Amino acid sequence: METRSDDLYPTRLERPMSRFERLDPIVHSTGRDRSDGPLSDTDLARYERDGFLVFNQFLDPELVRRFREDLRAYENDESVLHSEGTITEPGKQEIRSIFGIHELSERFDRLTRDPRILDMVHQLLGSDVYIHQSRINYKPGFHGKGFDWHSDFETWHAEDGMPRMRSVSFSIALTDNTPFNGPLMLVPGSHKTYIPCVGRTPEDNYQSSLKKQELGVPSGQDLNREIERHGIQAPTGPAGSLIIFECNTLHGSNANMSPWPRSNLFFVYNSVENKLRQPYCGNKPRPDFLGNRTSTEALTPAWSRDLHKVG
Ligand code: 6CS
Ligand code: FE
Repeated sequence: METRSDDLYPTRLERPMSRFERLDPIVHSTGRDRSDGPLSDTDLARYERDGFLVFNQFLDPELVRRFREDLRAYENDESVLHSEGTITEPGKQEIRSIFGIHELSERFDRLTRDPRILDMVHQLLGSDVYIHQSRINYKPGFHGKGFDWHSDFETWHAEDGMPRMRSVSFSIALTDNTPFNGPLMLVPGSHKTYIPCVGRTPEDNYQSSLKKQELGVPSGQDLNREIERHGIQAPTGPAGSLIIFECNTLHGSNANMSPWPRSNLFFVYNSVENKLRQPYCGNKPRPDFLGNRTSTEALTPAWSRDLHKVG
């Protein structure tokens, strides 16, 4: 399959192609825009070096408790359980992920527009932003399966048509993330290298990839090289902790072998200058709850009084 002229990050190829250095900045803002926000110069330098940042105790415990109540309600809500955006664990009934959570819940929607979060996102992406994707990964005790090593950008480029690396994920722990319940693992520094993957993408790939990702998983040789060079970090922390990770940072997680759930909330912000085009893998676009194409106007901050409104 010929790659398109606007495809700077070819992947899902018939034959292996060597990795190469990313073509995009890591922090997109410059000058005053770069320093004018909650992230300090040290934070920004660490994000450029590692491809992620960790802030323990970011969210107010009372707000996290309310989010957890929402989660429990969803587990018993038939309309949520049978929605297309709800993914169960392979071969089981337990919820693995709920996508489009910011459209399901006013409280989650307000959090995507928390002024502190939006100010950080503007520093990192250097423009107005919108939500590309939101989800909750439940990872229930004993049954929560893992996620293979991958770069989100590789999938979003191939299957959603995201042109450039100008997107960032905010992951908020809704339960304690411990060494035992399958915390997010990241390869610091891996965001600087783009790893093309082999394998043609079947139509509707997401119907299996969200349960177990087979495509867009880097080769053992490429993974080995990145991990030998940079190691692995598995940030743990109490419910309410925040991990910000760049769209091309290699990450994954183990299965949850503990009795305690590891439920994380993910918001993915994309620059309004980086809106989705036709998927580069050549397939039809994925549903909006995976790659948002319809609500892409710039997000405006929700004022703090809204954030704690019961609702
Ligand atoms: O396909 C996707 O968009 C999803 N897959 C993974 C493994 N991470 C990003 C995203 O949730
Ligand atoms: Fe991912």
